[in-house]
Amino acid sequence: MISSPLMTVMVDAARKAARGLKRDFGEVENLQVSRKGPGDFVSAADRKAEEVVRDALLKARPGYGMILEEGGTIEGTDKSHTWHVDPLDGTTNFLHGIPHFAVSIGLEREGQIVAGVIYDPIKDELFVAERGKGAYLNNRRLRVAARTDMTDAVAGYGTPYLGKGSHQVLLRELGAVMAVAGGTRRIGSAALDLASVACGRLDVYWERDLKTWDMAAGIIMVREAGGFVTSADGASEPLAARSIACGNEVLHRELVAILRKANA
Ligand code: 2AM
Ligand code: CA
Repeated sequence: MISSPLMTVMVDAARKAARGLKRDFGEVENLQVSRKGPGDFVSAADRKAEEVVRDALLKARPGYGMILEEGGTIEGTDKSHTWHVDPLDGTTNFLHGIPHFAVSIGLEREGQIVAGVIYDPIKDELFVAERGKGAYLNNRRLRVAARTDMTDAVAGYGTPYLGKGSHQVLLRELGAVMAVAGGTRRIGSAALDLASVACGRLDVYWERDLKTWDMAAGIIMVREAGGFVTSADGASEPLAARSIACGNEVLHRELVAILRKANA
């Protein structure tokens, strides 16, 4: 584990928000049978979780800025630090009673992500990473998978939602990856997909049209686990480009080449 005052702040905030989410998730199943569905209930759960994270972080680090999925941006007095907060990553899973979602908190310092926490309350899996200190799942040090043959690899990806992103681009890319990868998975939480690459469950992962709060914590998780992370075209930093591709050095390079060729 990483014991630093910063990690304590981040882990406490994530765990506290996750407690409420887990409780609310128990209700969601009951609401599936109503015609209206659990939409409003889930929006409220999401907002509540965000308030918990926001209040905890503001209390511990009053000057830091914050970019929140639900609540917009808080300008801090300390211009060099910004939190990227996703109180409920995997909202569609949560809404449909699929037990795969997480709280994700990343800290940016002078333009670089320096710490990340991703907590999956259903599996009670806590992923943490801090720059130069490694990445951990609960108490275990993480390393990306060592496979170098794409035919053995499981590739995670994200699909654009109805009315969002380019479905054509994804279909081209997925076709190209499916032609060479051992298997593919669309699991529905960008934060947990990145955590899965960090711990070697997924060999590679790519997705487009993401926001900074979807990726911030996951980026440092993968890097501290020895992985490579870039934009989907391999040319820039994912946070600015809003797309991501990652894996170990060999498979990351191969993935980026496959995606480029698919779009050529
Ligand atoms: P969210 O659950 O916090 O919305 C899944 O591919 C990833 O895409 C999730 O991390 C999800 O984050 C994000 N995402 C981005 N836009 C979305 C949308 N319109 N609907 C659902 N998920 C979206
Ligand atoms: Ca998200």
